[in-house]
Amino acid sequence: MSALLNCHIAGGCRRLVCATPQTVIHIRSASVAESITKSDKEPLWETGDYLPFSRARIGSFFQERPVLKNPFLEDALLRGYLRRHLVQEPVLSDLCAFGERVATEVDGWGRDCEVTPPRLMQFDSWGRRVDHIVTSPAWKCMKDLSAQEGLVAIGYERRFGEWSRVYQMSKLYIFSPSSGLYTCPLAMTDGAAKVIQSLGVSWPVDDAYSCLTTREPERFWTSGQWMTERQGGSDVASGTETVAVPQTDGSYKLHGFKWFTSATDADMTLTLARVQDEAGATIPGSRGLSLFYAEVSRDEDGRLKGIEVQRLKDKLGTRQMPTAELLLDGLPAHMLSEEGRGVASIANMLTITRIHNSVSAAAAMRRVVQLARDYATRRTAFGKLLKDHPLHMQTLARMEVETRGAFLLVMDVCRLLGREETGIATQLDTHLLRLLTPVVKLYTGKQAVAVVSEGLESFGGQGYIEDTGLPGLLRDAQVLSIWEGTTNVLSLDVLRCVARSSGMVLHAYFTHTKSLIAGASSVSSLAPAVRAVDCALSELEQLVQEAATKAPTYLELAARDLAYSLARIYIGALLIDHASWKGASLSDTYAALRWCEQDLCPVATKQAKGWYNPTTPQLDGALVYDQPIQD
Ligand code: UCC
Repeated sequence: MSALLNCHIAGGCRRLVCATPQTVIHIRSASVAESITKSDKEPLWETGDYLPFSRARIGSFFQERPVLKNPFLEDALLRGYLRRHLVQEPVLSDLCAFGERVATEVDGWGRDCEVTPPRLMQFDSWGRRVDHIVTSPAWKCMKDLSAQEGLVAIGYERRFGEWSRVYQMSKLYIFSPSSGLYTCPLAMTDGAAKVIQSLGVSWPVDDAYSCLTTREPERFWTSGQWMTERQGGSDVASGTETVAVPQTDGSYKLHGFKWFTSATDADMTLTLARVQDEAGATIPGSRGLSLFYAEVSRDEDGRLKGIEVQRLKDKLGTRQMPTAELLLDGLPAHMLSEEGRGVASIANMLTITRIHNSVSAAAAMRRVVQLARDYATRRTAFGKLLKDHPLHMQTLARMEVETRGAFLLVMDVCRLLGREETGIATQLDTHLLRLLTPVVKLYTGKQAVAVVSEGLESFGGQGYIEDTGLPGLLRDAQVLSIWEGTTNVLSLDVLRCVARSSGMVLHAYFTHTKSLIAGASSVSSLAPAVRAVDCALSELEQLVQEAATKAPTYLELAARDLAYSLARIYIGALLIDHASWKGASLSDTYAALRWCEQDLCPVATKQAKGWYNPTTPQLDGALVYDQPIQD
């Protein structure tokens, strides 16, 4: 019989005690304390000793969290790559110490940045317009840390010659997933320093350059890159409405509306505008755009000079970082480029920010793999640890291969950048850098979303829980394929640089990729991979020759698959090259083989299937706008 015998309230706990002890039901009030003491008078079943889910007890099992260990020490490929190319004790010990700091200190700040997002205080308590972007203490710590650790400076000090960029980017790679997105202002800061350096470090930007590249936290500046206006972020040439009004002293005042300005708490910015003539007319299109330098400063009343912050953006991710809409209303500025050479001049900044973007993408992949493999040693399901489930390991291994490919491509582009900046780049290096910059950005940006998403799944439901910090990785990865040129815009940039170089960038690509695999031709374990890359290269070469005779629509339709093919083949060659090095591991070989088993030249595969035929756009359009058949 299970009749209700007793119903009373005791110690804040309302108990419904039923006749059968095993069926005792405890309904807890919210105020129940954990510490219910055992009483000799109470029967065992009342003490809850064999009822693990009673009286505020929630059972004895708690899943161990994944532990972030030193990301430098944990990364076999990064260490192998540096052992091969940059065996410098100061670099290795700096990266090791920084990795420790990231794991034990900085990662917590990154989390603080996420949970304390910036806010805009437009007015003070007495109604004055102040436009203060209030950021978290952790965000400010990131700024000081960035200066102290030389996260921009290393690239300009060049203490390690052509490898200085590899060193700098290795450090950013370790930092990025823990940085609370501080890598974004650093990318733009680096890009601004690069633009200034390429145009000449002289007045009015000499002080700015020194502040962007210093290691002294109290002098360190970050820069913005205000390119995006309301008419769109991709078509900068026709979308830019901001005008520059000449002043009698040779400076300008800018008037316009910048729709998406990242890390808006910057100290200065580079931006585009059209110079107005005396009649107020401007030149439309790309030829009318010039590059301007402006400092973000306040007048004696505390108001921003020539800027109103309209609002902060409500974004899917990158919430740690202030992104704002700005009204430029007479912002004092100086022209940096020749008049009408704005896009070409800011292209140096785009190169740098696109490389930073790629570093962040590879780093996001690496971080999720690092956490997932740690978790797999702690989490038991179906009677064994996740690491002992072959299917789980296969999934992580696939993520690892993607991550390795991304890493090697990113580092190779950094290597080329370093060579260019130290004046030792050959023409082949310069062509390769131009071609591979959009390729690395578009490929790694997309792959980061896929790998991080897969990574979240490897934590089961916990990967979807906010306060694990894992969902933020996915949110922040999603932007990587959008800003600094979407996948399609960058695919078209690949075509642009092929056309502007009369095909020389492709010539450099084929020459260098062949030389990479030639070095491994005697390594028998890599033979299937070498054959696959060789074959894909031939397919690609043939396709490129044929494409030269086709209509522009053909090339446009093939652009994305072409960019993917360039990435996959080149990565295959890099993995092979790395695996054929004398210090390489068996895993390096395995990764190269696995990578090269995929379709390395999707543009040839799709071309054979008629994807770029003249009828395709019409069919694509009809499919996209397919209408229900009327009954
Ligand atoms: O601001 C943004 C967010 C900031 C956050 C930064 C975070 C970074 C990563 C953080 C990591 C965590 S997002 C906004 C970014 N906006 C873009 O990326 C713009 C995307 N659109 C394009 O890239 C377009 O292709 C445009 C704007 C470049 C197209 O402009 P035009 O004027 O139509 O292009 P043209 O006429 O083809 O090129 C004009 C000149 C040419 O030089 P000349 O005249 O000497 O032949 C081109 O060769 O610019 C040159 N040029 C380039 N040079 C164009 N693109 C490039 C390039 N990529 N590299 C070198």
